[in-house]
Amino acid sequence: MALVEINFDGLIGPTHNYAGLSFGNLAATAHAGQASQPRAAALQGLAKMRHNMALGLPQGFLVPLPRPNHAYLRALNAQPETDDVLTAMAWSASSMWTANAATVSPAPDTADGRCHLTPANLVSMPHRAQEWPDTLRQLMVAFASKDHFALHPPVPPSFGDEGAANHMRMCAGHDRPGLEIFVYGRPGGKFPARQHEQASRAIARGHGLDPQRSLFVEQKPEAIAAGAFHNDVVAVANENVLFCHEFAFADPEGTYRRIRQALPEAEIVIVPDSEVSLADAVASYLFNAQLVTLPTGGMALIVPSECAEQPATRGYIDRLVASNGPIRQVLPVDVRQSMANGGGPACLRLRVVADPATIDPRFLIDEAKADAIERVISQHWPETIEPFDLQFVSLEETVVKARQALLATLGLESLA
Ligand code: SUG
Repeated sequence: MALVEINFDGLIGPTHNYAGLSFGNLAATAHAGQASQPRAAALQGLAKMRHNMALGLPQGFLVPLPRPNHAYLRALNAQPETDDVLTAMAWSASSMWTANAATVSPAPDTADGRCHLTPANLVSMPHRAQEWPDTLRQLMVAFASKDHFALHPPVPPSFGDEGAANHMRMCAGHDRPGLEIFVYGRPGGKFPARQHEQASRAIARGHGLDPQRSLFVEQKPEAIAAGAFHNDVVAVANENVLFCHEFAFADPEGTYRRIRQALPEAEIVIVPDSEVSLADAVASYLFNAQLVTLPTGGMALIVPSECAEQPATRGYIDRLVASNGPIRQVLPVDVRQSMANGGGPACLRLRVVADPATIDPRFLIDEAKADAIERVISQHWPETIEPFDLQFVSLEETVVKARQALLATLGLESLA
């Protein structure tokens, strides 16, 4: 079968909670201390997958990582009763945002003709830095075929790497050689710049990318300061189309010029700040969208439903659809529980261009499997978690059992 784009969504784990752990992520900070709804969150994530499957798009998933992470608490000599922030870190369900799981370079882009993946070290945020060993373990199962995939260790600290959230690929078609665009931040601003330029360059070298088809672009410091803690909060690309905010890149004209040089068929849709300000873009997450090519032809932008509630964004979307541009449809999905932690539709998915037959089928989903997962979530996921619940043994028993039930349903007990 031909190479296709498969979106691997993070199944939202039973410990989903609002602890305000991510400085610079305005939604996460704003919701710190609120009660979360893990069951509703996971069902919303699953409904998004079903929505995209109904469009005819291939869909995969990654399972939540083991939480609470006692080894992490032990390493920090922390006690749940007294060290509440560290405990919240050990409970974090942040692996749901699989756009931060890895950077993926599809086979047509790499020197050895295999699809290369490097798990993100996520060193900028302590609660996320614990993810990569378990993420890598899972990727090694899902992408075990050495004929088709190459898995790398993460970039060493302190070069922060946030994975696909700061990486875009443009191409004439998914199965054609692509231009890989790495977006990094310059430190020293109001909020952390999580992606280090040297991390991006190390990955490009490791993946065997052609320097002629690799771009390293600085994110505009004002975007990070406005709450765009990842590039995917202000830009998204699919095939020959880049959809971005006017203030996404430090040198926008130079960036567009280099893209057009490398890919003459590139179409760049730039949203002016006068129409959607950076603040509005961060609030609505217009760019944290899935820009997809539909099997019926044409592209659709799958946006969070918050976009319809934010007047400037809604007005822009109406004009976008009415224009004769490459984006023909804008489709809202409800992922509010994730959005409250700063994770929109694009954060929840990792794109892998591959032949589905080369991937472990346990990580691919169809309607019947979605039904089975839904039953496990409905039966086992906690309805609500209050921040002070995280110290309770009874809740821990519930979430550990919930994950075990999921793994058993999927035949993935080896990831326990
Ligand atoms: O790293 N939120 C995540 C959101 C990640 C979004 N991903 C992309 N843009 N691709 C983060 O900031 C909040 C956790 C908390 O506060 O409990 C959190 O980790």
